[in-house]
Amino acid sequence: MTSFPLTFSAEVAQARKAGTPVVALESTIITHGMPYPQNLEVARLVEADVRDAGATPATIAVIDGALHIGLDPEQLSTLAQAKGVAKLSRADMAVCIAAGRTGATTVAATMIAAHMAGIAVFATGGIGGVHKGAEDSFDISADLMELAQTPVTVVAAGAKAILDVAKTLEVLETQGVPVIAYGQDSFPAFWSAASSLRAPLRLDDPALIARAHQIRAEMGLPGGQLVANPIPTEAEIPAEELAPVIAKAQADATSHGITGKQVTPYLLQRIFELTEGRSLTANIALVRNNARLAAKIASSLHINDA
Ligand code: PSU
Ligand code: MN
Repeated sequence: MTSFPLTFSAEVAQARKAGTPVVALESTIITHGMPYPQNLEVARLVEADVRDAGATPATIAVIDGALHIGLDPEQLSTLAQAKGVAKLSRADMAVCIAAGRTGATTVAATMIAAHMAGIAVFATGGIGGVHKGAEDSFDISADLMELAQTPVTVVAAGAKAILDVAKTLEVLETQGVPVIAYGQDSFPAFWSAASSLRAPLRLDDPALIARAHQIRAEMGLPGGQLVANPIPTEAEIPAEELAPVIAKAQADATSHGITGKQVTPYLLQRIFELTEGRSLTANIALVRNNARLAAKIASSLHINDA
């Protein structure tokens, strides 16, 4: 029991009662990561992918001061069109709930809420990481520290080239976060399946990813796992094609004085504009792919638990 409103959607409540697998989904990708109406279409498709793979989707958000674990279709549609929604990370969630406001959860905040609700697996597109120029800006996403302390397995398509991917991997290593590439040696680069960086770990079987999650819990290790799932190759965009677009988006962010929480949403929006939506098509394919893998991991975990 909590002193604040904690609301489960009907299907999530049902899954909890029946003890069937649930996959958490974040909402910042909806409110700050993609434009309307594509954001709503994607949110619906991703939920359907989780269901088709035999698990229940739980999209997480704070609405009018209530923490929602799973949104009904109407809430999802309202959130996708809402203006001025807060972007919530670890630091912001309690204030948003206390003040009765509405906010979308980032990877960090979604992990916290999922763990509270007993959900072990979470699918998203890309995680936050160490930004380019972090040696001056100190801009390092709270997502990385969350992975080090909250026991949720997060499935993402690696890290976007808007980040310094090598530094992101270094911080994850320092923080003791297992970074597991799925089915390949290379660390995936979001829009491209492969990068020049090797992933620290590799597993090819969702059941083993679930097993490792369970073993960490038995060992009393805090923190989760990052599963880096490559984009399906037919949906890839070559890195050479995106490099100048990312550089332009970054230059625009600097010249407009964008800092703090605004950096990631600004870059995502600029890249969408500069690629005339092409970045979004790839983004959709990879999020859906992650949702399917997360559902398999959640289902295996469930079998291991039983
Ligand atoms: N990266 C993406 N798409 C996203 C995000 C990151 O490719 O939508 C969102 C996620 O919600 C992530 C957040 O948790 O941005 C990270 O923001 P920041 O860099 O401010 O920590
Ligand atoms: Mn940041």
